[in-house]
Amino acid sequence: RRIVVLAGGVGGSRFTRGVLAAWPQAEVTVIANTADDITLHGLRICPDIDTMLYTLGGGIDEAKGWGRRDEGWLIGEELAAYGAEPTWFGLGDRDIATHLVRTQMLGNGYPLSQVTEVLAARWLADLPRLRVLPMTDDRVETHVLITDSDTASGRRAVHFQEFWVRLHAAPAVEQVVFVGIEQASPAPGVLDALAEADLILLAPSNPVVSIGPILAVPGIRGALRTAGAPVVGFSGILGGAPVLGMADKLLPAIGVEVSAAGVGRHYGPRSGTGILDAWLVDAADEAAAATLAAEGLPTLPMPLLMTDPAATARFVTAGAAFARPPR
Ligand code: GDP
Ligand code: FO1
Ligand code: CA
Repeated sequence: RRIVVLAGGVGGSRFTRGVLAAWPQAEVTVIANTADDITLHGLRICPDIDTMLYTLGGGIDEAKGWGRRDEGWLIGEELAAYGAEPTWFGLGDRDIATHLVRTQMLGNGYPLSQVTEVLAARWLADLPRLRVLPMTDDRVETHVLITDSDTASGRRAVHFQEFWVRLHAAPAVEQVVFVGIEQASPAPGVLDALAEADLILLAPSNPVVSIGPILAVPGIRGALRTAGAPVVGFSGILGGAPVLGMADKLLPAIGVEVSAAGVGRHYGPRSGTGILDAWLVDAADEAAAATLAAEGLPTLPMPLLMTDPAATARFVTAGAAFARPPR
């Protein structure tokens, strides 16, 4: 069985753990968001890919959900002592080694997909059936246009990481822009994986800044529409709020209601102009399930909390069984 997962960082990694538990024999390809990526102190940082590799490879700080466990912070202290900016992004010593390897390889001309293979050779050595592909080898960055009365225009564009980590998602959001997305193309293997899949899953990752950029890479949305495999999506909005993160701040900026129904309509059914054959919502959103089904999106309500891989495996298995393959 060949399974493809579209995923962001923390939510996407927990979901992938559940997928691996649900199908112990399956070959799983993760298409990871790279629009959170940022260059700081000369280092190229790919938070969602690293979160995926560290989580599945047993190196993650489980409490934070990102970064390395047993992390040290000496390099950050030294950078701060030089007054080297920025100081708002926490780069741990162990984590920095990852960024050094990546930055070095990128500088030598290797594409991000090959760099990721090298990093995965360490983290996923015991999981040869899991492959992590960046959505694109091209540079794409999410910028957030925020309201800022201190500027002449009344607004200011900041990198997504500055919006989230430095500004704690507090400013009003006017627009979300994926800089470079029009010129980007899917990384090697991405379109083939979608075409050859037996099952395609959209993790309950952030619909705006995790799944949004993946779908916006020219060619990927079309590949989902034409894939022979059923496409099943999972809501990260439970009872009207995200389990974690800032989706509630970003969804209104793209005109989507902060609810399981709102996100389901945003993805839409493949029988219409959308990308889903089935949509899973939390048991708390049972009412939305009936509404969406009536609108043509087959929707299954059931508990969607990823408390552990077994709990996640239960709802991904149910979602796969529920999904009617296209035509
Ligand atoms: P990020 O890149 O680190 O922000 O992580 P993702 O985008 O992959 O996932 C973040 C999303 O996962 C958030 O919108 C959360 O609401 C959602 N999420 C986190 N934990 C859970 C969970 O236990 N169940 C479900 N259904 N969604 C979750
Ligand atoms: N999140 C924070 O809230 N504060 C940080 O200082 C921070 C540093 C960091 C370093 C490497 C990395 O891979 C992730 C990091 N994150 C940090 C998480 C990251 O900002 C976001 O949670 C994700 O990009 C959202 O998907
Ligand atoms: Ca992310």
